[in-house]
Amino acid sequence: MSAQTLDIRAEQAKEIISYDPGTGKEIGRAPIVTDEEVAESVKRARRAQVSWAGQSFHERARIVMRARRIVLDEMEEIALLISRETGKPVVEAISMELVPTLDLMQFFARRSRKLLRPQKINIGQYGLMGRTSRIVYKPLGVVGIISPWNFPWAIPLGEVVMALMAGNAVVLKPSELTPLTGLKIGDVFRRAGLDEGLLQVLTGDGRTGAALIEAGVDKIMFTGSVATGKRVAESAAKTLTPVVLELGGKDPMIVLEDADVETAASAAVWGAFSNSGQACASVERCYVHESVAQKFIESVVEKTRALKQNLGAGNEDADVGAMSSERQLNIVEEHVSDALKRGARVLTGGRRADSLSGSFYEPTILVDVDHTMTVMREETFGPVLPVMIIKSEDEAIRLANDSRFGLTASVWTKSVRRGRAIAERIEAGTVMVNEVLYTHGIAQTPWGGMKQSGMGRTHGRLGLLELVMPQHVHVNRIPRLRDMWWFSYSPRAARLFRGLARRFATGNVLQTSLLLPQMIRRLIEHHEKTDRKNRDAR
Ligand code: TXE
Repeated sequence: MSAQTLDIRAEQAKEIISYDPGTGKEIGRAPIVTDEEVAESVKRARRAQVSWAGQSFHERARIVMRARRIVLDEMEEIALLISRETGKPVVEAISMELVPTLDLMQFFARRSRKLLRPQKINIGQYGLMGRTSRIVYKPLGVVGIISPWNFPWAIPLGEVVMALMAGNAVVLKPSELTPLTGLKIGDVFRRAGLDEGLLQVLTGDGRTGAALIEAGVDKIMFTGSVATGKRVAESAAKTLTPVVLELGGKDPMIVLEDADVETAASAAVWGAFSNSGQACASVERCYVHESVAQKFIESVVEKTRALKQNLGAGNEDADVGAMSSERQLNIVEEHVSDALKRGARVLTGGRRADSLSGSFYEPTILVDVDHTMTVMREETFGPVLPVMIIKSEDEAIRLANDSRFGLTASVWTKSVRRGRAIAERIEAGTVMVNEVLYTHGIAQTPWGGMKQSGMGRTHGRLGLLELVMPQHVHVNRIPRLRDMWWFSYSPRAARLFRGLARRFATGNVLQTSLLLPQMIRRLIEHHEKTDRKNRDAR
């Protein structure tokens, strides 16, 4: 069986065979975990989590930093494994998967305690009444992570580290296309001394992912397609399990007349073709102002033609590797063929790379495109850059927002002020000015989409907060004082309540203080009445 005909799970299959999409050769095998094993793993995780939640941030960080040391020592081996399972160049596995995760590991190991420090809330006048409010962040319990094949190391590992630092146990279901990279993550943490129940990697396909949701975890972190994301949300809704969904994108790049055209062209080529275009934040469509369009397009074509495409392993100068699967390559072919039928032109690429035997598609530049074409509307997730010429900033923003997706976007202009103003008009979770694609690599910044690109966030403080349960603890420091709104009611109480309705404003002491005499009378009445009642009862 080749990677092309790979039907991951025949009815009776007990194993996933992992293939190198660059060569079609088998790399290794991983078990398909049964539904019963999934349920058992979640129970095991739940048991292990209890003592993990009691460990200090310092103790959790020690394990994460030990794991980091192992990753660093075995970086070349890990990069090669990622490269062979995905088809991407080893160099890119290092730059896009290892560099950011090594940084993320140290960042969350050092900072989680501070990021999750209990927070005091200013409750205005209630504070003057002797009350305090704090938020404490408690671990969720067991977090289920279902991850994709495009960044089989960076996407799950970042979430694993954050979930563990927040005091959770993790059950990870990696993509069926990249099970060995997923298992490697588990192996690294096991050797770092993490209790085996705290991070379990369960290999399998979509059914294994579905079983994980049904096994009753406390949150699902899912990254993948919109269609599967909807299925995940539907299934999680049955048990009201919260979900974070990181779904697809159709990320626009806007190049304005005052952009640095050469730099923008280099960014477009890297943004569209790194990882063979298989990043949710890849530049999937480009809108360039007519005044710089010719220069930009010529430059983009020249830079694209200069890219070297080759097997990811053993070729340090290969820029673009293979696509992850033949299925993904077929999607790219469909999008390009639909565009050509509707009048688009190929300036370079537009076909499989015939000189290479695996799943390689040539980096492709399309022009004369419009929004009737699939390539401008659906996620292509391949090395294709359609470029459309626009006449104005407003037109570019309108077209950028004419999409059901909203993950990232980029704006290219020398005016930072203009860039920021445009960014705020674009419907996307992240908008970059004079940058593309890379902010998933910044541990401190939130990652997530608007519209059909998903919900919730990973990374940064917002991402960490997804992995904890905020608990509000409210304290009355003067327990002897009865509240004026308690029983029993009276005409005086009614007058005070009407006054409060008109004047009570937390944060505005002066306005509320006008009611002070009434409040004091009410409190006296309150205490006298209740004390009398208590005496009578005795
Ligand atoms: O992803 P799936 P696929 C997009 C991209 C690509 C398309 C399809 O456009 O062409 O999705 O890719 C698990 N319950 N992205 O089909 O199916 C599955 O086993 C629970 C964008 O490979 O979404 C895998 O671990 N889990 C994206 C994970 O979901 C289920 C990255 C993702 O698989 C499941 C990948 C179910 N019912 C693809 N069915 C991005 N945003 O980066 C499958 N899975």
